Amino acid sequence: MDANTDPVAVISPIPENISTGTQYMLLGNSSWDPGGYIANYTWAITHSEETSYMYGAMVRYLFADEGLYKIELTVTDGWNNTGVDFTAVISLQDADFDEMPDWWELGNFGSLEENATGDYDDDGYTNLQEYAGEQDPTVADPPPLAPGFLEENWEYVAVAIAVSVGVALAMYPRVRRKRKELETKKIEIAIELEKSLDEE
Ligand SMILES: [Ca+2]
Ligand SMILES: [Ca+2]
Ligand SMILES: [Ca+2]
Repeated sequence: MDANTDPVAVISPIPENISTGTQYMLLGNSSWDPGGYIANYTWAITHSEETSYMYGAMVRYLFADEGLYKIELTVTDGWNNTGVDFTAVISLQDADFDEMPDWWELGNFGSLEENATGDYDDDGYTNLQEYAGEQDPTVADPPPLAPGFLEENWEYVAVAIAVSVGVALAMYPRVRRKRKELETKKIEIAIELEKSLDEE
């Protein structure tokens, strides 16, 4: 034990970028004192010019907002000697920089492990495409028409169009005939009505 050595503050590594809204355990328990023991751990966390203080070798902190957080740990020994360590964290909506918002990744995959070019549900759409297209990245969607589909299958497409036009044309006389029948009926009724009115 000696009164003249300063303790050494050590903040255990945390990621540089973390996802907004997550809690992290800040660890100061690797700090040490060459000549004694650490009596006090003080954390000062500054975000948008406001500082909050926490005490203890391990503290839990919620990175509630986006932006830069400066983290400072001061350790004090039994003789009021101090040691200081700093770190900083940036809180981001897209902490892993894959263009998919973290809330979307966490909601669908439960982690940030998936990447933009991956195809989690193996349906031919990348995860990023699923996000952009507001699709479910965990459920297979109908395949997109491959580029070149029309060129390769134009005969089938042409036949399909011809058949539907043919059906429509074939229906046309029947529709006309039906309409004519109705018109005739209407005229007949009108004549009947006129007759009955005349009789009165
Ligand atoms: Ca992300
Ligand atoms: Ca997919
Ligand atoms: Ca899908």
